[in-house]
Amino acid sequence: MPAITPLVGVIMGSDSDFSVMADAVAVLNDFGISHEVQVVSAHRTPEKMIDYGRTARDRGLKVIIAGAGGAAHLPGMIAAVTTLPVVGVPVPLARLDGLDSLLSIVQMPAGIPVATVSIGGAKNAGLIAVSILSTFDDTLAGKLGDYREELTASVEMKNQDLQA
Ligand code: RP5
Repeated sequence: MPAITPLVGVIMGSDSDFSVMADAVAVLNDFGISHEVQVVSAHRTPEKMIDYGRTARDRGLKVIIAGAGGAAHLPGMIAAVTTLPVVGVPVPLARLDGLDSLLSIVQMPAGIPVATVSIGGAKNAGLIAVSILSTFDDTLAGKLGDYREELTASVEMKNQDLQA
């Protein structure tokens, strides 16, 4: 059986980021989106990072989700070497509570965008990737609509619990 081409690349600066990035992977699994997960470090494996970004589109990836903490250069550097959409996830470390990660990722120079989610917001990064893919996949768009309806229903359930 031929291998399935991943549509989303989930990369992170260290395996220590995975506890946060797992939320993005969970969303992709829930929506049945093919993906790959790799540690790609801007500082420790800079050549691998550049190769990953430069080959991403030709390998069939449509979106890259990149998470890093501290001096979090990975999302911006990946964005510099690919024209695919890059979603950046600021990973909170023990010091500075992730504000360092957020500022390292969000403040990109005009021309090289990174769509940055909140500190630790890997779940929303996964959902942005789903949303991007849904623009050319009606089935996925339907699943995303169902997901939103479930969210709405869960809020109503909580309201009913409050009345009980
Ligand atoms: C960053 O350094 C990584 O993204 C990670 O958040 C942080 C610490 O990495 P480890 O020392 O835990 O490998 O590049």
